[in-house]
Amino acid sequence: MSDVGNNWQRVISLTEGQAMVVTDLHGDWDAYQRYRDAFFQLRALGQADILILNGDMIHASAPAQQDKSVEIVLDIIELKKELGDNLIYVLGNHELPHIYSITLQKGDELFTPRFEFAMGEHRAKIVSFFDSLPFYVRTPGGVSICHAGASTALGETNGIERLFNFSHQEILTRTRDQITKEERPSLVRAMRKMHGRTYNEMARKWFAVSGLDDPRYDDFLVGTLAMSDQDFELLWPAMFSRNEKEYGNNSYQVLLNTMLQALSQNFERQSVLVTGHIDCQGGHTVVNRQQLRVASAKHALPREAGVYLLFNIRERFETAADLVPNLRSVFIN
Ligand SMILES: [Mn+2]
Repeated sequence: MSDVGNNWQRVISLTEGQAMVVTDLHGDWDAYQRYRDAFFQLRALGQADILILNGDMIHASAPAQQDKSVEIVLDIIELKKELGDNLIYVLGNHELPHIYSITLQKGDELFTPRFEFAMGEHRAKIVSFFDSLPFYVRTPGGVSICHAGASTALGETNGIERLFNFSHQEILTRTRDQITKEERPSLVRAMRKMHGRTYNEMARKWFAVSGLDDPRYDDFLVGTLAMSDQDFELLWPAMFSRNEKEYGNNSYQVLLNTMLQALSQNFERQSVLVTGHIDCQGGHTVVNRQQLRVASAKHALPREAGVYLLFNIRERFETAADLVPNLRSVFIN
């Protein structure tokens, strides 16, 4: 397994092997353990080599004691030492806010503070791991994998190069450098106005910042401003795309074609995109001819309908429907 063709930082080009794709576990330790154990069983049988965790491994809506997000990530980091390139964790929209020190909210639910506190002494290790994650995986049989799906990002100027070579740290550094001492107080006041709480309170309660002396004190401010960076504006739709539900079936088809074409550059033609991110009645949805949406736990309705995808990456797949026979369950035998 190695990168061929383009040297894109955020695109992994696989060459051979059997891949197992699991997505959106959202802090569900029982599901995580089932998939991890299934992978090692398949591996022992020579039926799986590469484990692809397709993002959103963290943030449970369940009570805190049932949310094993940090435990899962730490376990993945350990597994990565053993499996190396054969373990691929693709960045999801739920990991993203922890790279930038921003919040993520759905309705009244604020997802990020619990994880910010739970990271504790492991913070640096976890955040730098998230920072390193790829966005896309492509295979010689024409199956690409990413968390959310196709987005408008690639239509932007140099969108492909900018997204596929994305650097979070460049954005954060240039944003931090832009904040002058003179400007800082008014920015802090603007944040207070925006959220209706003092900056100090938000930094403490949402990001586990100890106080004014904490070197991370300004991180929420920097992250918030970073969201207006022109590169960040490319990242957001890529990570949060609601696909056909957002763009409509026809427009989404165009975005999907563009995505698959971009991923085909200097590589075998990419025909099918496998994603997670969105609820699926049962464990999967054939979105259209070229996209298969998989739900392994959280987004499967019900959870036990969750599935993983197991396929030989050299086998040619032309349509999403062709992949459906390769879906399997760890909940039902
Ligand atoms: Mn998700």
